[in-house]
Amino acid sequence: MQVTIVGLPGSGKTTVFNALTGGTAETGTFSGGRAAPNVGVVKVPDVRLDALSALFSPRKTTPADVTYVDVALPAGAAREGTVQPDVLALIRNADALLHVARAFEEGGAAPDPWRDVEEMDLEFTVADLTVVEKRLERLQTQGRHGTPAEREAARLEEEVLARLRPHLEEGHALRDAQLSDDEERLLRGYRFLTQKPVLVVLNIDEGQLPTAERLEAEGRQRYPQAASAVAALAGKIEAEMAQLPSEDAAPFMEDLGIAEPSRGRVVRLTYELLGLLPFFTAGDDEVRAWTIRRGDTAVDAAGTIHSDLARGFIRAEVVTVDDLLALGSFAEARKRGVLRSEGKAYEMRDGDVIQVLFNVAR
Ligand SMILES: Nc1nc2c(ncn2[C@@H]2O[C@H](COP(=O)(O)OP(=O)(O)OP(=O)(O)O)[C@@H](O)[C@H]2O)c(=O)[nH]1
Ligand SMILES: [Mg+2]
Repeated sequence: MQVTIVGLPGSGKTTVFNALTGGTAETGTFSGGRAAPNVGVVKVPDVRLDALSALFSPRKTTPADVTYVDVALPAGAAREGTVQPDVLALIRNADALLHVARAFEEGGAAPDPWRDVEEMDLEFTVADLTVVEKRLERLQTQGRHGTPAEREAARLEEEVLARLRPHLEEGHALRDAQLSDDEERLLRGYRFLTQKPVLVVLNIDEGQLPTAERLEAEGRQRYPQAASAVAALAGKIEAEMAQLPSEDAAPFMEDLGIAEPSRGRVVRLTYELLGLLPFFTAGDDEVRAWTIRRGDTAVDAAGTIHSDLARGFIRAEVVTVDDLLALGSFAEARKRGVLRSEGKAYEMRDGDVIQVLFNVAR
């Protein structure tokens, strides 16, 4: 999963990136669109994975991971279409956006994070509108050519895009366009910026931490878009804490009233936003956390592990991680009747531990 960090210059994108990844990328130097992107992979913290690992003592324990990308985004570049192609690709290819807004005071200037969020969003809306308009122009000529099937596909696409144009012109994000599943599929290839799930991060100063909850509640009212969430976090102090060994960070966090480091919380919020679900595999060789989408079935889970497992799928043996931990082994879980045998269509649940039985492809 890839999350790209966006926001106006100086909002604290690189600082938040450091807080999330434990990185030490240089901050405070206006990156102005020249700096190379920062890329960091964060292992998803999961106490259940740790417990499984303690139980199985496997040779290898592999957590799920999230890739965070911090890009330099000069003001106005998205609107004007001057974002560098490699940076634009990093935004377009993201599964979700993390939109950082400055909520801390800087040089005596009072912050106005929601004005800033609107400004950035407007840039993305204009960027999407440009794509829609260009494509409509093409379709209007191309639609008269090709086979009947091609013409019908072009007509459908034109119909949807023509409906989205006024929506974007009015300054609304595509998240709020109420697309049907079919329309959504039709549009997927465009990787529209305002269609991506977004977590708005209000970057606050440590002194504002006591007001964090209130800021988040207000934020949800200010930003009621579909597929969005709002979180306040103190980027600078958390970036500093992320450099400390965890035993040293704990007392700091307690003093500041930070219940959980932002990296865990942001990962969780992103999981919720994207409708993701963790599941596990466990054995003497490897204990591992995997990620699928909510609603995925046992055969989808098998395919996530390896395509051969999906192709040759016979059935899956499933036990909840809590039952497995309580009973201590698959054998005991089977004896107690909590290890279930499930077919292809079984809908996976959060915390399922799965063993896939499959035919080896001939
Ligand atoms: N007081 C305070 N300062 C912060 C916070 N987060 C970032 N800053 C400061 O704000 C300045 C900009 O932070 P960066 O993280 O470089 O911002 P950016 O969005 O990456 O900036 P560009 O890449 O140049 O667009 C730096 O001087 C940071 O130290 C914060 O939570 N509190
Ligand atoms: Mg930066």
